[in-house]
Amino acid sequence: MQSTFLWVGVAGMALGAAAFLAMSLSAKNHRDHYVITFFVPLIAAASYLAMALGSGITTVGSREVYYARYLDWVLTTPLLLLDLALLAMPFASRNRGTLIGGLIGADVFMIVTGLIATLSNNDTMRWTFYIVSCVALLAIYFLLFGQVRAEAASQSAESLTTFNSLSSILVVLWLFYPVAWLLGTEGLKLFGLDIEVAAFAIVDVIAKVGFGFILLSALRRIPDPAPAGNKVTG
Ligand code: RET
Repeated sequence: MQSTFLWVGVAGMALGAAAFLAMSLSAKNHRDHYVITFFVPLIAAASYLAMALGSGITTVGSREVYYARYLDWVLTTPLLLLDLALLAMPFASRNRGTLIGGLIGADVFMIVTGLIATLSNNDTMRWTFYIVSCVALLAIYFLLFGQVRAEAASQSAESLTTFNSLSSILVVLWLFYPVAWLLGTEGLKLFGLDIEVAAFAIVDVIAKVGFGFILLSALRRIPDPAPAGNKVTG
């Protein structure tokens, strides 16, 4: 059962990467987004392949932990946030570096503290780091819906609408991860590793391939943004 879903992950991610590569060939604009969106499922496909072939797993006390997914997440979640941030801030601006740095910093911190929690066999340590990681996730939500959204609001109406729908999708999908951790083998043990692996595979494919597909399809309807002071309409 675990192996089947790990292979579903390999296939879903590899097909996603191939589809994004194909879409990029006919892309007329927004090439930065195509590059970023392509590497997300490609990296995940490598991580799923490693796990499907029996690597990237370790034992912590009586638990089995697929740590390879954290290596995937620490690289791909910053790329997903970068994708969204560049939609809100297509041009170099005073705030852009600060906001992207804040988002990516909080995100890497979230995954690393989450990994520390997962790899620990001590309850106090595990729950402390879990809570710290959840606070980082809240910081990401706060930034996205506060300052980053305000930047998006100064772009075209289509960009803002796309940003709003993608950020809402992201918030809901990303919430799944700490909840699955809480209820699954690392936390309250309400379900076993089989269910956890299956659920992660499905949500991972939606959060990477589904999200990327919506983003790239929406960008096809948005003209390449013109720098401030040189506005092009239509
Ligand atoms: C952990 C455990 C500790 C608490 C929190 C977590 C959050 C993880 C997230 C992962 C997102 C992954 C994505 C993958 C796409 O394929 C590390 C599970 C808050 C938000 C989007």
